[in-house]
Amino acid sequence: GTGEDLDPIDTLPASFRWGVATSAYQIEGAHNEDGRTLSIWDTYCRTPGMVHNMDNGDVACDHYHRMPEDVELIRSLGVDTYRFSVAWPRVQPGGRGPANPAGLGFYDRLVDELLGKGVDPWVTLYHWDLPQELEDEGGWPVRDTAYRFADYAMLVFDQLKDRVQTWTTLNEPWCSAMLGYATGRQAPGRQDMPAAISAVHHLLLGHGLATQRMRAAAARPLELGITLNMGTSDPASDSDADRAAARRADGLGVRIYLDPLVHGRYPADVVEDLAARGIRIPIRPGDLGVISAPIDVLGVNFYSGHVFAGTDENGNKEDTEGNPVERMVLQGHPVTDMGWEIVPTAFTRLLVRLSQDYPGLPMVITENGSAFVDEPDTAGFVRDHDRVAYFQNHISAVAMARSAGADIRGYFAWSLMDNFEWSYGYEKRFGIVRVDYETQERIPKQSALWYRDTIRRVRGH
Ligand code: GBH
Repeated sequence: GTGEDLDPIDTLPASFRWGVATSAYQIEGAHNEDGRTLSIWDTYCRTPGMVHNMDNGDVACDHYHRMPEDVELIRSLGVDTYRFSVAWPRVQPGGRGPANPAGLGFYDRLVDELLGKGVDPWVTLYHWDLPQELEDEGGWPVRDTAYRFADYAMLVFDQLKDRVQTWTTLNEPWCSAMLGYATGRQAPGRQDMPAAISAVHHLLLGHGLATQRMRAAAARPLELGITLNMGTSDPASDSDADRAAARRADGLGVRIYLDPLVHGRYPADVVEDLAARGIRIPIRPGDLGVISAPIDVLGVNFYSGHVFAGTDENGNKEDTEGNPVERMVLQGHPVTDMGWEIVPTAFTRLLVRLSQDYPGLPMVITENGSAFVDEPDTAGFVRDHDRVAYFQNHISAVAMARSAGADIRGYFAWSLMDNFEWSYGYEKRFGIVRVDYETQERIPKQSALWYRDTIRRVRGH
């Protein structure tokens, strides 16, 4: 050889699936049109102190009115797949009852537009926008919400199943449960750990119920799955306290979802840890059989790797409530504009580990990306070299995991365009396309061009 090493990205097969991803509340706007009702995010955004700058998704990227142009933009990137989410409060205002034809009609047109341009639609049924009425009745900590979700899922499924093959039930239930009901950092902003654990179970139950019903109603083979946000959880040292903290973080971050989904049981150590805090998972007979309904694909969202210590800065192993300390310790890696450490090697390790602990489950990277401060130059072009480097390193990490035996079928960049970054509002930009929120102009960044060229190169193998 010449001594020139092959770029790991070039080991990906020509059949590898490439995409871009978004979610409804983050891009659509049109918050009060065509019968849409409020979601927990509309409420959260209107609660002072919750979202940066008190931003909200009322207008967002105005995608609801610009959908055909946005689909043309997606096509121009040369991706195979567009992953988007459906807004429950558009399709089923209030979270109960019949479908709202106007709301459903938007997704019907979106799917047709995509197919007409040769782009595969990948539907996520729930990306955090629970109808406010269902939260008023208790939200995800309440068992009935799982049944409401399955009913809603079928309204969407029956409308789109003739054209959509790939379905994700939930995006990142960890965020819905933990950030929504334990830390309160996301909607609905509750701080109640037992409620969060009930939410975990009812999210999983809703996933299982919807999966079973979609499978039964399918007229052709489907790709059904769920998307989890996962990272690595390493101990800060070899001490028992640090190792226990890392194990607990992994338990509540990865295993409390994948063990019931794949193996049909909750991890014993997690159940024990929770019991020690007086918390019980509200399992009823038959639930685990529903939750472990077979899936075809696991969506993996990766942003960073984490290290945990089991002591606080003063060496205490328990917090004021007597709960064991679990403290994230930064490792001095470079960080993104979110302050999240850039650790592509953790991505490879996570994927290889998942392929070993949960074998036989094909994976697709349904989100990966980074926020950086974007400064357009005088010509308006965004040379986002940090984001290009992030993609380069993380797609390489995926390729290396594949070479090490992990069954990874595709990669989707988060995100198609800058959008409403939840509690960070519009300040943080994850897009490969810049959005000017004054004019709603879309300007592909350097990362978009790099992504397009990379896809083209790999496809040409
Ligand atoms: C995804 O969630 C969402 O699906 C998407 O809507 C969102 O726009 C995107 O990511 C970017 O945020 O403890 O401070 O090191 C990401 C879930 C959970 C990832 C918390 C980072 C650890 C941050 N995030 N996680 S930190």
